Amino acid sequence: MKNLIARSALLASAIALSACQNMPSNQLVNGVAAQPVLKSKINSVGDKPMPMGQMYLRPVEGGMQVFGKLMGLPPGKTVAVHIHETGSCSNMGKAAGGHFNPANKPHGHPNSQDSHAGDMPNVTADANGVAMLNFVNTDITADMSGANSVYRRAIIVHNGVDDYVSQPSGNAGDRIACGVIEKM
Ligand SMILES: [Cu+2]
Repeated sequence: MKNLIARSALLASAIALSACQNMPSNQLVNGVAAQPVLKSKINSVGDKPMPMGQMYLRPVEGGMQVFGKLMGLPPGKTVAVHIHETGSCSNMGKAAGGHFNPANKPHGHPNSQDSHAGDMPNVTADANGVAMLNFVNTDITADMSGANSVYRRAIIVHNGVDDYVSQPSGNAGDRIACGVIEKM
């Protein structure tokens, strides 16, 4: 009986996971598939925000997996995606402030030691203007507070490519879309 309950719990979590759009393949944390704990609805910036996708964050081995889909991008275009420090998308996304950078490091490639916690890889849109992000960020948490928590911060999509070199933000251009990171 115990076994059956455990199995139904697993099944329920599998169903919940599969219901989640574009969920990457399961990754187990302590033997359990972790659910996303935070999400961000991405909208275009400006007076008439239009939906441009969703991002999810879930705990995985060694960090937080940030994953999801962006839509409505120019086909074939490569754009920068970062976590910015302030959870506001007003003023064309400028209210989100600079990159989330609790360790006060230089901007850089997200896999390098010298990078902001909010640095993430560029994404490239397909012929339909759809781009996927799937990145394990080792420098952030999904806690409700704490120095590395990204709760109530913002995901920003830029108009250009992050060169991972220029300071302080990779010369990624204007902000075209934004979403505040909220609880699931
Ligand atoms: Cu940015």
